[in-house]
Amino acid sequence: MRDLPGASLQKACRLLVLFCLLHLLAVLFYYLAGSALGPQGSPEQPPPRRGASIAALFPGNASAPCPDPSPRLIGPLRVEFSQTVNLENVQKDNSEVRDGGHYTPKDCKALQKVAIIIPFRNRDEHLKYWLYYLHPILQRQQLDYGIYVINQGGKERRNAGRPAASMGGEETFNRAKLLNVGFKEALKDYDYDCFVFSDVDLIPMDDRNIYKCYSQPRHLSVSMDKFNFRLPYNQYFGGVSALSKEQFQKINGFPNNYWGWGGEDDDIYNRLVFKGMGISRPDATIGKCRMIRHSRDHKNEPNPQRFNKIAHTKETMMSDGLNTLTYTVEKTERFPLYTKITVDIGSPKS
Ligand SMILES: [Mn+2]
Repeated sequence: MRDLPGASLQKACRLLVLFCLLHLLAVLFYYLAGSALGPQGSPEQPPPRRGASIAALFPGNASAPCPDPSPRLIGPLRVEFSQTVNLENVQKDNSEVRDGGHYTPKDCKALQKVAIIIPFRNRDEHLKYWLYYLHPILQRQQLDYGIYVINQGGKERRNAGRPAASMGGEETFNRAKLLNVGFKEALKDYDYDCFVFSDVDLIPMDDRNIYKCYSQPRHLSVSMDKFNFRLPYNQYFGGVSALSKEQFQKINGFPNNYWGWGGEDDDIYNRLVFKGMGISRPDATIGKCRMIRHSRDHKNEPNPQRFNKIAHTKETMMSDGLNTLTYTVEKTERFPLYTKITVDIGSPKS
């Protein structure tokens, strides 16, 4: 019986140890469960909003360069033009685009500041599709970009007596001169280092076709549906192209005197070659794009002088271009998704 009290003390000690272990386990359990469910469980501390910027939480991040390539790219895209586009919906879907069509990535520093220049006249339906498709693509490409629609205004000078309201009041279209204007006007807005020149009716079918500049001038619209997804010829530089500020200045910009359809893109190609540059291109898969079908525009007939002009680029390029560009801005409009600059670029005779 002597060891009875000892035995009962031993039993009490075992119980105490067991109790302590259970307590420890319980504390551990609630600690782990609490950390996993924590923020949602406490109503006074709502979870961070989905749109809340990481840059706001980690200020150092905004100055870190964006990864190259962007992790947000998807690849091949479906592009079609069967449904009409409502610009208000496009605006809602791209709420981070600022007035005038400017966007800057929030969480990282964009690798390039890109001005997109679109030569324009009477193509509002096409512009809607362009904005609908391109804004999401350009944001996924994490570019610091602005959209400039350069609208050819002015009046036809030769038949001044005609009523201004009629279509006949317009001057012949001049794509390359409008692009020169876009370069100059965009630089007044912001310190852009890259310029993408795009027709309003061309939509890329793969977001890996990055709308930025490379060490050589870039041709982006390399496999268009219109040409059965092939380059029409090796020297083709029309549609969508990208030149850095330095590349553009080196060739004295684009020609100002190609009035009407055709030739100006070949002149630009010649300028690049004469200045010792080569053309960079994406491969035929990434470079696929669709053109919105349309009939020939009024006052943009094929230019009969184009063949003769292309043959003389070497002699004319330094006396026709950025250094001889003259125009008058008639109106600048900052729309939610783009900046529209209406300009009088004169006429073939002036
Ligand atoms: Mn076209």
